[in-house]
Formats: sequence, C-alpha cells, structure tokens
Amino acid sequence: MDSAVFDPRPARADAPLNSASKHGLKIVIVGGFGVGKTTMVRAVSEIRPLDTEATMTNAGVGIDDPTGAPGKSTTTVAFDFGRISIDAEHVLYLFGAPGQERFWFLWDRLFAGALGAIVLVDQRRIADSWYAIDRLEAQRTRFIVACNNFGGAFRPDEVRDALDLEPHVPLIECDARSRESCKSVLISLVEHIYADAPRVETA
Ligand SMILES: Nc1nc2c(ncn2[C@@H]2O[C@H](COP(=O)(O)OP(=O)(O)OP(=O)(O)O)[C@@H](O)[C@H]2O)c(=O)[nH]1
Ligand SMILES: [Mg+2]
Repeated sequence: MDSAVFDPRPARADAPLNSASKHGLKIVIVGGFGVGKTTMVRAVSEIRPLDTEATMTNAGVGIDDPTGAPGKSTTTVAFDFGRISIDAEHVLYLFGAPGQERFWFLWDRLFAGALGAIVLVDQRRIADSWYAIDRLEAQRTRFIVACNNFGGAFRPDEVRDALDLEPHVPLIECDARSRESCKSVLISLVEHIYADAPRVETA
C-alpha cells in the first residue's frame, strides 16, 4: 500500500454508531463543480463514506461543464454521506452536495434541517460559488467559506470582496485532502454557529 495514502483508522466501514447516540447534527458541504466536496467528506468521515460518483461520459457533453476541473473523470450525481461521532451522544452527519448545475435543484432539500454549511471555493473559479451562497442566504442557513488549496493567488480580502461576503461570515483556507484541515473547517463552522446563535437569557 502507498504509505502516503495509508489511513490509520480501523476498518471505517465497520465503525458502528454508538448505541447511546441521541442527537444527530447535519452539516452540508456545497460549492461548484470539482471544488473538492467529495474529497472533504472522504477525508474526515469516520465511516467509509457513501458516495454517488458516476463516470463523466460523452452523454454529458453540452450539459455538464467539466472545464473547471479538466482532469476529473467522475462527478457526484446525488450526494456524499459521512459521519463523525463527537461524543457518546452527539453525531455529525456530513452531506456533500453535487456540483454540476443540473443537480443544483437538490441543494435546498439538502439544506433542510442543517445546523450549518461549508461553502468550498476554488479561488480560480470564484463565480462558481455565488449560487451556493445565494441559496444559503435565502434559506437562512448559517455557513462559512473555505478556500480549498488549488494554488489560487488572491488575498482573503479579495476573495471576500469577490463573493460579496457579509463581514461576520468567516473565510478560511483549507486542504480538502487533509483530515486535520477538514477538522479545522468543521470546528470553525461550529464556532461560527455558536457565536451567531441568539442568546437565551437565563434567570
Ligand atoms: N490540488 C488540490 N486538489 C484537490 C484538493 N481537493 C480536492 N482535490 C482534487 O480535486 C478533484 C475534485 O475533487 P472532488 O472531491 O471530486 O470534487 P467535488 O466538488 O466533489 O466534485 P463534484 O461533486 O463533481 O462537483 C479531485 O481530483 C481531488 O483529488 C486540494 O485541496 N488541492
Ligand atoms: Mg462530489
């Protein structure tokens, strides 16, 4: 086995859900085609994720737009699903959205009941992220923006301006291939949700 891709986690497909689990929290990873959504779910899930990758064939010519990620041969046609147990009672469920425009109608359904969302951005194709941000704002779903490391050269304030992000929305950098980096993104999202949540006054 290639040591660079060796995963020390034990048999992920066999990681059963803790029987004491009571609270499921849903997080959605969304963004344009080929920004790394499936890669992120795969990197951070404790179970072997469910994915719905289909080979991109000539049948998609003129319908799908593969130009943003020319080396990519498969695309998500429904969604990715992964899981992270936080403690004995709390579990995060991760849903990776499909990126091709013809599947965007699924996004609003995926956002339903979500605690929050991560908008993954490839700095070389910032405009591909506009629709995701638009939908999340329309749905009033809290989100953060994570710039995946494809080697873009813009400063964070330039990306923020290009996305017309509200000042309170965090913008961070990540590498969707790295489990540690994905964990940091999830922690940033949860911190943002916590900071942004209305406070309940206790007597
Ligand atoms: N250089 C670099 N490549 C990455 C990174 N993250 C993902 N990739 C690669 O980019 C490609 C796209 O990854 P996917 O995870 O399939 O992208 P996606 O957003 O799920 O794509 P769709 O579901 O088809 O929209 C894959 O070949 C990944 O290996 C990254 O951080 N840096
Ligand atoms: Mg995908």
